[in-house]
Amino acid sequence: MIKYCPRSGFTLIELILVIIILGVALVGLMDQFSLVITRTAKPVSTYVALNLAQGLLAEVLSKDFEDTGLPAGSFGREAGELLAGPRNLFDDVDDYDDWTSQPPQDRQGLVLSDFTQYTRNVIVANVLSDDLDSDTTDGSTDYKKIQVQVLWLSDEEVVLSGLKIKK
Ligand SMILES: [Ca+2]
Ligand SMILES: [Ca+2]
Repeated sequence: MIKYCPRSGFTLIELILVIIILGVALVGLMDQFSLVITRTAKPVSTYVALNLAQGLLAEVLSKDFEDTGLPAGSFGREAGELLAGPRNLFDDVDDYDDWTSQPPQDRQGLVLSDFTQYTRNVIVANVLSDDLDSDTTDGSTDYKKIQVQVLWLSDEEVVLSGLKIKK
């Protein structure tokens, strides 16, 4: 004996409604998903920029306060040290003043090909011992402030500062 079941499945209208509801829900989920991706990518690029800045700041701070072969108060690059680099010729802190590289380069001048979207800049300035925020005349004090700036995208920036004191 065959039993009659008046309703065994979905009607076409029910299926269309389910598809519409799932479509709306999927659009909402995709919006949230893309937001999560955007928020996740930004800290990674900030972390990379911070590492690029830390590496260059550590390099600058490892150099002498000033050129040991010149009179005290000398400032800037000496003969043979070019703004275009390479940095492996730099031997004192103020050699790095106004250094910029886009894309970033290593000390030998080789491009760091994984970081081509970043720009690194260095500014070195003499400051007073009681006012580290104000620049003063080049070579006039025993304190040099080093600022390393890393830029990427159109408006992202990391700036790290260090202080080199004459021994
Ligand atoms: Ca110098
Ligand atoms: Ca030098």
